[in-house]
Amino acid sequence: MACCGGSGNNAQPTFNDRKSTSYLHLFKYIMVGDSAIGKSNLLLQFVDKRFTPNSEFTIGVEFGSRSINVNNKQIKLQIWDTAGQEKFRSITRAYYRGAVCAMICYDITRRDTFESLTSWLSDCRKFSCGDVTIVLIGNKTDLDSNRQVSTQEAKEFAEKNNLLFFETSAKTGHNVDLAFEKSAELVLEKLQKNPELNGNNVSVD
Ligand SMILES: Nc1nc2c(ncn2[C@@H]2O[C@H](COP(=O)(O)OP(=O)(O)OP(=O)(O)O)[C@@H](O)[C@H]2O)c(=O)[nH]1
Ligand SMILES: [Mg+2]
Repeated sequence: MACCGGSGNNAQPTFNDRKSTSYLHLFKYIMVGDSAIGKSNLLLQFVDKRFTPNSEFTIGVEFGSRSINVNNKQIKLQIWDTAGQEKFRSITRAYYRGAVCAMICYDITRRDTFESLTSWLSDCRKFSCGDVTIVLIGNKTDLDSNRQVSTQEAKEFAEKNNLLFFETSAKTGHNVDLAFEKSAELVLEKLQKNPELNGNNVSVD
């Protein structure tokens, strides 16, 4: 997969919006979490309905976009998929800025990725601005027989930290659209109460 790098202003998407439609709001999302938990495949599944069994590590940052309908409003999600490897951590930190939603992901079959969440959450609160919506994603539900983190434990973590929570499978597509749609719904609700929330807001009709 290609790497976008840079500030994002001139970057070309790795994953293209399948249909180019006009939209009322542009929401910037960022996906973070340890390496190899399926962030890139979640994005690929959401944007392109595809899964790659042997995907490569993300180098730096990539992005994709897709427009969705939320409460009869067309919303374009611009999703930044960051590299989970520790050596890219400082690059990742630059991408929280301007994001209205952060998806913090772990792999339900690897307990260490769940234990890293506190550190990802701390970065997210530190480097994002304002009232960012944070979604906890437990990925790889298709591998339930290898599960190392129970749904209940993750649910409690999410409640304690005020996060939306979904278990997903980038492989089967389970809950992937739902996670993006529900989070966009919440961002839209917040935006209606506080229009200042979204610095990237663009109205295009
Ligand atoms: N079974 C299963 N495998 C998955 C799923 N999601 C991702 N994978 C596999 O897990 C591996 C890592 O997936 P990636 O999407 O590249 O992981 P990543 O989080 O983007 O990793 P970094 O880019 O290094 O941060 C790949 O071999 C994927 O095929 C899933 O939902 N189920
Ligand atoms: Mg990746």
